[in-house]
Amino acid sequence: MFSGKEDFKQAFSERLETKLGKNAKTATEVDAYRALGSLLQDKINKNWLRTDQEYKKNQNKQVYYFSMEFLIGRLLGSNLLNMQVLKVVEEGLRDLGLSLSALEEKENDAGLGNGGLGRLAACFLDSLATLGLAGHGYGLRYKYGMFHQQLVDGSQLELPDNWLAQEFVWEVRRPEETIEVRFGGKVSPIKDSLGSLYFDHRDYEQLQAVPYDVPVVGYNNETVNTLRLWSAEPSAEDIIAKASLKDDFGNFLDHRRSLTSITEFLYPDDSNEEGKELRLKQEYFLVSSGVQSAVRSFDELGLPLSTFSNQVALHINDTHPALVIPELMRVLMDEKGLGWEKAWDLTQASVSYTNHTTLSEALESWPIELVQRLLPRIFMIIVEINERFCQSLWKTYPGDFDRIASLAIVADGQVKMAHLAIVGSHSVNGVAQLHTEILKKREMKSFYKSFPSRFNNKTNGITHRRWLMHANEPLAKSITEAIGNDWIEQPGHLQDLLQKKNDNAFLDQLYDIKQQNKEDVAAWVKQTEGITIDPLSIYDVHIKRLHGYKRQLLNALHIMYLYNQIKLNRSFTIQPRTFFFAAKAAPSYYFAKKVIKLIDTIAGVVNNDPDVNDQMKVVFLPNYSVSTAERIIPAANVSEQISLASKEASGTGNMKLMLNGALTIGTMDGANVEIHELVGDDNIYTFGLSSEEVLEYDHNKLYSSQAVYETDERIRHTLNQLIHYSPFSKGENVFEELYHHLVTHNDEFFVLKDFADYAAAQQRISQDYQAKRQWSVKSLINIAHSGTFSSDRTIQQYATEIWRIQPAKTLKV
Ligand code: 26V
Repeated sequence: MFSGKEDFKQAFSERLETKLGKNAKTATEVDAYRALGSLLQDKINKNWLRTDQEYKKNQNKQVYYFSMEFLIGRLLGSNLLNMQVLKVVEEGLRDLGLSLSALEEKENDAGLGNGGLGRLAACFLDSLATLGLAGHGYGLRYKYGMFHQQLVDGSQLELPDNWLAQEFVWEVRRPEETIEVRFGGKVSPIKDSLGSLYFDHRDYEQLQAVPYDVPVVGYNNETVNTLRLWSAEPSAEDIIAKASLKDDFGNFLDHRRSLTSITEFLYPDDSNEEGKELRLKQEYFLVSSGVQSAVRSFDELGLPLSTFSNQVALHINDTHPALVIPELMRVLMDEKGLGWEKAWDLTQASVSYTNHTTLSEALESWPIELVQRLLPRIFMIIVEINERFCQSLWKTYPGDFDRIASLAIVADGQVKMAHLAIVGSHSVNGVAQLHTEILKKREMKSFYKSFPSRFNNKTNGITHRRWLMHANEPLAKSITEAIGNDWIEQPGHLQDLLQKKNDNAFLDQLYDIKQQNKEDVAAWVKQTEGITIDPLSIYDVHIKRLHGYKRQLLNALHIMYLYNQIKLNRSFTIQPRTFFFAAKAAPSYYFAKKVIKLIDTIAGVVNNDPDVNDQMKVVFLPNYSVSTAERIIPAANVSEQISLASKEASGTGNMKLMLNGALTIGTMDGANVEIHELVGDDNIYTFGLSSEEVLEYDHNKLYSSQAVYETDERIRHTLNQLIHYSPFSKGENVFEELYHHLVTHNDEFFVLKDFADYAAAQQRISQDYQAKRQWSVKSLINIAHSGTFSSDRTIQQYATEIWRIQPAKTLKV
């Protein structure tokens, strides 16, 4: 690496000169960022090559994590941290008149994901490399990532995220590893002269999957794994053939555009499965390039095909890449000549699947017609998998048509991706204890009965390297001073902080660090949003995708209620609070966009009313992204995790906020349940219906939101402000639909039902926050127990219980 500051400065200045023709004086911050990135990439390359060689030499089993999303965010800071050169670089740049944090700001966020599922994949890659495990990501190189959100008159506007407009310094294009992917055409079974059957595929469209590799640097070790992002390009022969056939340049350009559009953009809707043809093309494009590339690497080992599943694990992140199953069957049978049984055994033994949601509207199914037209050979294989599966069910449940129809992979004119994923894999896991229990007892009950040993839990985790050491350096430093640095390699050691529970000096330090972070955020909010906030107020943080079930509306209505209390009763005061929201709504999600509009309206009213604005402020941070999260989380006092119980599979924001000393106000949902179990009643604010109660209400239909509206005066008054003249409605009917959703259409997410309990929990927080020292103790207890939620722990469990892999011994871990 760099032998010291001077060595770095020299190398950096040289790089500015040779790469960009600049020096420290003439370089812009973007220039400096690019030069630094390229310099680091050189350093990374040595270990990258070595890691690959070691894996091959040792014949380590390779894990390929297939995901349509990798929400990696910025890489400069985390790479410097993991390479252990942060200080040298920071000081060297300072000598040259440059600020590292300013350069970090110049990197575009790689927003190649929607939310939790994509960010989890990014944390997992960090842990795999840090633990020295041979695990790589396979994803798509979307030209446009998650849209850029702007608020115009309080309404969300989506702008394209052209993140590649500026060079992405970390990627390496590898054209020599290109893979051919086929769509459409006709498949006919043909018997050869020896009587064996093969499948002749004609008139297909062929395109090239070109990999762009991004190094994944382990923390303080020699491991560099790969995130391989595939990009769609037209294949030369296909273009020539098509162009000469049609003799029409216009057609040719259209054709070319339609092919490359496959990796043009990320689908921004994570709540509704729409059955769009382009999305299915994206999924198969990822799957086919990934499977073929994994098989190619396996071939290089020169081992018999029968050892494939000892050497290769293919993990599917939700059902989006579930076509891995028929694609691997296709390659093993049609290209490698295996028979069905052998191919099936290898496929099942290699593939494992994680489920991330039980929301029925997000479950993928594809119309038969579409799959058949776009992927004729894959469709034939799916039909055969289904036939064999249904026959085996028939043996166990003879005559039970209903059961067989409900478990079938192909039924009702659709291909059901979750069924395919369960049947074709050896492991199915949920992402938190409660979620896994719900899968076993309800959503996937019949499958669980048939294959009980296939189901298991892997509670999610987050990387404390990005979310504490990088995002909150002062806190990380103070923890190390207090308990030493064991926690860095083994986050479980954060528990040692419990010894400091009565150490007033340490508790003061925790308070001061939080306070400083809050002041930094106040300055940033002032600068970017023009809003003045009180750093002494409670920072109450609700940051996640906007969804009905996540209940931002509950928080918003509660703020309206507090506002009314202060206005109606001049002697009523609250512990000052700043309510932060950040959330993107799917572009077609009408209800979610209305909630954003409501929050913005509330902010306008509250922040500009001198009767209340010394006690509360509301801030909607636009364009929520990984870097926004990194800024706000270290400053949070209260973490809003208020989903309707049973709906949030796990949550991971809850873990990041806990790690940074925020206290959770939450329902008993997802991983909140496990947080509660660890910290105990006194250190979390739980409220609301339990998941059993919700499931029971859903079943017996006994809930009446109208009845709650009629009996609770506070709720009635607040809701009426949405439809009658009020500071919020201003006499217009913009919020009418929200009112009707809650009152007339029976409040799908039980907002009114949980309101009273939520308000009471918020009041407890206001009271408890006043006892400053005691609050710091609660905060410390949360930090101390957050080691359980390290993604290192999660990945260790995947490694031993699902993938059965161990670290490469020859690499320093
Ligand atoms: C679903 C769909 C459906 C159709 C088209 C596009 C699309 C894109 C993404 C998704 C994913 C929804 C599932 C999801 O993000 N689940 C979240 O996973 C987190 C990591 O396990 C977990 O913490 C959250 O609770 C869960 O909501």
